[in-house]
Amino acid sequence: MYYVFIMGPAGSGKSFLAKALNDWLEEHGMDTAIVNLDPAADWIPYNPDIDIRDYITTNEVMKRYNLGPNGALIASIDLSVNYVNELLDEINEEKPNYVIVDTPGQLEVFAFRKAGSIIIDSLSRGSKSVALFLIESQMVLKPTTLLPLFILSLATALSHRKPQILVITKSDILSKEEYIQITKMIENPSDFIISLKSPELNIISEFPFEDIYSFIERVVKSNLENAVMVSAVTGDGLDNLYAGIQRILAGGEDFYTEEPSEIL
Ligand SMILES: Nc1nc2c(ncn2[C@@H]2O[C@H](COP(=O)(O)OP(=O)(O)OP(=O)(O)O)[C@@H](O)[C@H]2O)c(=O)[nH]1
Ligand SMILES: [Mg+2]
Repeated sequence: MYYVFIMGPAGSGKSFLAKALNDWLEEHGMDTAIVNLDPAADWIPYNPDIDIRDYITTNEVMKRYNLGPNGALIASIDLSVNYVNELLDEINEEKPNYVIVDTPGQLEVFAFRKAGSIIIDSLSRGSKSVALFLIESQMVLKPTTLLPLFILSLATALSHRKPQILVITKSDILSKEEYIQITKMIENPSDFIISLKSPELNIISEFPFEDIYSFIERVVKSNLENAVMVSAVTGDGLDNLYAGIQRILAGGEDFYTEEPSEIL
């Protein structure tokens, strides 16, 4: 089994991408299971095969412990750890080729807390896995928004310590010019890095560190080196995303390769 963890800021398109990727994989002959790990989700755009809400919901925790919405969210994610074995049993019963894991909306509550790491580690122990870090395409157009998101992406990778692919979502809402602009940025990060030095942007000089430029250069390059742009609505880029996932998980072999399903 291969695990694909879908992570990213609130509203970045995690749940829609989980569905789109799941459907794409199934259409290409693979067995899949989608796991919903968000105990706070009211509605999700797919029927999860495995669902943390069968065991715990943020609403119940709010009522049971008399907590506000944020406290209940944190508590319900922390308490989700108690049900990892049940989730694993369900996954092992299905034994799909790919397990697509849709993570909670609030990235910081999941990715940077101990519970998040425990859940990710426990689920994927013994299986190859990859994380997708999602950034909305509109956020990519503005360097002052993009740089902090790149740093957040690195922080997330440091926290879960899995190979990570940067996924730029909602490509369908871009104009043709914007689409080309982002494509060029992915193909040639150096031009983007140089543009950060332009006097109009004045980003580099606003940072109070002398060597910030080389730091930013490395942050941008590491994010863009395997970035892909996708749309969950039109399906644009899902083939590239699959190729990126496959390069990490199976060393780039063809997708008809039969992956071992049993836990190693
Ligand atoms: N145009 C367009 N809209 C999208 C796409 N993917 C998601 N959306 C919209 O973006 C919104 C958020 O999408 P979700 O997939 O729920 O995002 P999420 O990251 O799971 O959200 P949370 O779990 O609440 O953090 C929804 O209104 C979707 O309709 C896409 O590829 N194109
Ligand atoms: Mg979601």
